[in-house]
Amino acid sequence: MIDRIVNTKDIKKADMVILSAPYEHSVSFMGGTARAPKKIIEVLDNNLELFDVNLHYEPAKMIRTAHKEVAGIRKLIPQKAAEKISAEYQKLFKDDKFIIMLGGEHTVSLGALSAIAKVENPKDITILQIDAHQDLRDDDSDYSNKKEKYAHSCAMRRVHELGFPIVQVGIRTYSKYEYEYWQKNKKTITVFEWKNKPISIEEIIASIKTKNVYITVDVDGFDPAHMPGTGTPVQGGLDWHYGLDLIERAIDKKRLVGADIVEVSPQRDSVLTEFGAALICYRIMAHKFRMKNGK
Ligand SMILES: [Mn+2]
Repeated sequence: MIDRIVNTKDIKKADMVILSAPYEHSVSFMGGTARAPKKIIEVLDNNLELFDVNLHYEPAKMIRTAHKEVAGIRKLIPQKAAEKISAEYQKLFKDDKFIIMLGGEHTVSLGALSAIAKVENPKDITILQIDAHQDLRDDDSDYSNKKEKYAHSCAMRRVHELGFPIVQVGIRTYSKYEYEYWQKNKKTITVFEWKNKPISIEEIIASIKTKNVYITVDVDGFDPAHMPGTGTPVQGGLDWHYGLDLIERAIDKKRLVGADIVEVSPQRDSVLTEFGAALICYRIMAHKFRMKNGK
């Protein structure tokens, strides 16, 4: 029998659910993120080595993993798409499933986090956001003719308004308005700007003041050499090993409530980004469920 990471169709019996949210509407430059979840699932299904080289076990054999897609969101306006994702997410979350969501554009994270905010106190869950951008705009009117408060560039602003503290890592570009909002909210928004100086993982983890953490990985937070397929790339992001190490150590140290991987935009001539996203997904699973294997 072929061993697979997505190994059950029975969501009720699953330990975790990979939730596809193929939504793109407000991406500002290159499109394609709606095609990402399918590509990432293909890699998870057929192309990843199941043995975790750091933890020395095969998570796929320990974790019952199901897959579900949030259907019917492609044509919705961002607010409606986020609401629909939120409704699906809430059902699974209340049913005690651990969920890794695959986007789609960053707007989908708002769907997940607004569902979590209905079940748990957002003040007790820090968002660890790996991203080149803050996504803290109040609306997208500085670059779009249609003024939209639910664009991907506003996703973390809406999430912060729900009450979640945020730790941002990899940030290397922001607007005046985002800067001002961050400065006004320094108690609940911690920013690790990616410039020409090293930042220790310990320092980042120490800045997470809550026991609970939710990880949102916008793949453009990584250096584009490792994750080239994304809509709005910015040079000089997180090194591959550093980023994985940060994610893994955050999960080992905290209680991971949920995670998402967003803004993958599959390229015609390279599969590197889908492979990277799939590996991040699998490493999250490996660390989340390591206790199950006594590791
Ligand atoms: Mn981004």
